[in-house]
Amino acid sequence: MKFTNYVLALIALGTLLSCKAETPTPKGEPTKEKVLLEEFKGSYSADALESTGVVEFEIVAKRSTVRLFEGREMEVWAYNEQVPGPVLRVKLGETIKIRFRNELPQPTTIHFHGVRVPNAMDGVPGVTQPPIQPGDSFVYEFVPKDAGTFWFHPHVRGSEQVERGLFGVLIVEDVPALAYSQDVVWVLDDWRLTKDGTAVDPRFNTGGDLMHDGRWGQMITVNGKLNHELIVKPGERIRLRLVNTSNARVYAPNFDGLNAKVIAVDGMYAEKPLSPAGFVLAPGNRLDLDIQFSAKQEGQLFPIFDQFSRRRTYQLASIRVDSGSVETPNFPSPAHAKIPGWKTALSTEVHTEFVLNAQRGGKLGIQWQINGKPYSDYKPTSLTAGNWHRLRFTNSSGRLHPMHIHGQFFKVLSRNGEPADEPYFRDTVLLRPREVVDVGLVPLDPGEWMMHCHILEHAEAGMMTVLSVLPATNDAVK
Ligand SMILES: [Cu+2]
Repeated sequence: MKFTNYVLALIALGTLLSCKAETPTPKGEPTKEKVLLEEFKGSYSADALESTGVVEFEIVAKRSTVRLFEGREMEVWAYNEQVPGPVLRVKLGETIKIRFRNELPQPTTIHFHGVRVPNAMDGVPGVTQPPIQPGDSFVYEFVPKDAGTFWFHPHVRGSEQVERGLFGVLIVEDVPALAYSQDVVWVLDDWRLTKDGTAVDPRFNTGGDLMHDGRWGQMITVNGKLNHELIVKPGERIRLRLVNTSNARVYAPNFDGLNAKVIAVDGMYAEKPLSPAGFVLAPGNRLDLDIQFSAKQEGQLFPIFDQFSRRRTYQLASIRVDSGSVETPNFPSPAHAKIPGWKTALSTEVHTEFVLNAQRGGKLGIQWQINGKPYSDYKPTSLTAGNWHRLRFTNSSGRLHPMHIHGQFFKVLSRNGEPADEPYFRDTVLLRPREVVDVGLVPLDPGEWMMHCHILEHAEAGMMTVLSVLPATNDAVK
């Protein structure tokens, strides 16, 4: 190598290394990252409240026969012989204790999606715990730090175990409770069945699913039913919690004609009530809506359509406004969270870029990779608890990738370089084909946290890595 090239190479290396450092500022002024960190303070606390009591649950995972769709008997794998699994409710500040027993023919774990748990309770085999073998038990115990809508599912062979029916909802209720007339959960899922329609098609991780956007089923259910109907009365003000537990399907539910506002995204309250128009639910995402019904709507039926696919519109469920009226609960919207504006965030350096792409190879024939590495070959990315980080997802593929980070929330800063207007945090963000999404993240809990595509076939084919969150330094937020 010529001397000049050598110097250039050194400079290039220096630039690469300095990307990890904070943006320099004139002497005495705080760095841009410190300013952003100041804005973050007070968004949500690093610690859980002191426990006010323990709520215990027992969950058994096993092969079961349940009634689904229009009442048809189906062979599934289920938590407590229910699909969807149980809705666990605790109040903010309570300890949740789950005695779990695995009666499946495979090892499994439970991961609590979106919940800021202690790392050892995160349910990731080989990272936070050994897989729970058939016949074995494990106790999950933690105090949730946030009130909101969360869900849980296996993190072992997810593309098979979740598809077979293993998922449930965890609701952390506000204290004091909000005065909604109904608090309703809609679990959105889709199913690919055997020809006779009595079982889940056991051909998992097919080449087509892996190469495209994962496994999209032909039957769409809300709470396990086709054409699910919610009945309300004029004057009601309900909270509707939507959870997408599908392996791969993305939904764009249409609430036109209803007085509906999004109040929370991925479990966390937004800065203000938002119009539901334009929101999508990728696998893993949740949306909480505040819907009011007026006397004028008495007797009306509101079908809720999914309009994500341009090729076909599906009816997800419907809301029927019955007769007889009730008094409308009057209380301020809970959507008034402190969300950092982070308007200057796009002038900081990118801490780490994650390039998403696929390659032939691996045990399934196709490998989905993050920065050229499948999960079997991952190198953890180090972040520091309490510090501000700008991360970039670059989708170099033509497929969808809902990227999920365990144990933390982040805020979308930009899409394809354009500043994004998202006054809320997320734990999962959908990347469209060739899209580049930048997010701001202040991790608060040290540990080994998974980051992966929530299209479970992509994750199974390698699209997972680990964010290694190191303990806070002196000047970090607490
Ligand atoms: Cu993906």
